[in-house]
Amino acid sequence: MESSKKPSENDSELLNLIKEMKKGNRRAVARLITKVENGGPEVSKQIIKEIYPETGKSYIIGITGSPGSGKSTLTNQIASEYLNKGLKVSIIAVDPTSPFSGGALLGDRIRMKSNFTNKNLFIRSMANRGKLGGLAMATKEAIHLLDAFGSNIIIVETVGVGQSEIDIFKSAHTTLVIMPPGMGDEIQAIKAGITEITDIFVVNKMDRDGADKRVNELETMLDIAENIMVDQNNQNIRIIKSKKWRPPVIKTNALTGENVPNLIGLIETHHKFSKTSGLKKQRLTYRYKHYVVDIIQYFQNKDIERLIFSNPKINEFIDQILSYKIGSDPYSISEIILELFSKRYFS
Ligand SMILES: Nc1nc2c(ncn2[C@@H]2O[C@H](COP(=O)(O)OP(=O)(O)O)[C@@H](O)[C@H]2O)c(=O)[nH]1
Ligand SMILES: [Mg+2]
Repeated sequence: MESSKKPSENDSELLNLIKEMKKGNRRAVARLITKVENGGPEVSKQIIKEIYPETGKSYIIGITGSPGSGKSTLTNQIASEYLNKGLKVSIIAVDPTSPFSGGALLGDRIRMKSNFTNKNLFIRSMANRGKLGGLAMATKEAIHLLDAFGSNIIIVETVGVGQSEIDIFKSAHTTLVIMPPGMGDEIQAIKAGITEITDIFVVNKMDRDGADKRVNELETMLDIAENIMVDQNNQNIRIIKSKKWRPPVIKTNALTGENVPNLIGLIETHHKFSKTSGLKKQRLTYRYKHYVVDIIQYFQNKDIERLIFSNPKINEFIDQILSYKIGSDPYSISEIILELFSKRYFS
């Protein structure tokens, strides 16, 4: 990997911002996140190397669900609960569809709700898909920054649609999936990718009709997923609980805050479970495996383009392609080039 050379004043600006961020300067952390968003892995590399030993301390909560399910309202409630406990809370609203939604609105709501200016609250919305490393990558770096910033809790709110959002959630300690009543027949759709990342199902809008029905649907789905074992000797059907975590299903009203303290309790229970069961270590391993792959892919892609374009032999290969013969199509030629590469890298 080629080390990127930045002008030294740039370096000292970064170092200065990092120093300020560690002192708790919110503007500094905001600017660093912007640098990560715009500068991609070249800039992140310099930042992460500096701050890494200060990370690994925050508790990361992921919140996902369809638009309108109440994610932002619930995030507000959860953040308030933690703020009232005296904790430092950061919120990242990942919304690729609307650059200015989420964060700003959410901030207004929290500010409206509480009379004090929340020194302990930091809110950021991220929407920049960018070319450099992508949104999921920038979000991971932002999480590290907010971790080093000293956040006790980091809440990541995102619309659970694409693969990159799923990746973000695989990075969380505890992931909440919001399934309010009356939002069509989405359980079927949700089943596919979301169940594997769900730690707690939240039936928000419990004040609406159909909340109990939704709870039952989810419990039934979990029964099936859990591979129910029926005790034949017993007249009654007995469900033998597996040692795995079964996502609890909880109803909330994010407008009034009803049941939110119980939800916080479930998050705490899940936290304890993941520490004792080894799940926490498993998740961290997963997170950093993928992080490393992302980093290597990014830098290797850049290397590959440079190596191929600067290699004099490339024009011979292209001439072969231009002969339009069998075996000289772009795929076959790429395979040959790739083979030359892997010999170079691994022998
Ligand atoms: N009745 C009811 N409305 C809610 C509840 N939670 C959120 N809402 C409303 O649902 C709408 C969407 O909420 P929002 O938090 O923006 O959803 P998001 O798109 O998932 O972030 C807003 O009008 C909220 O006021 C709830 O528990 N009950
Ligand atoms: Mg929202």
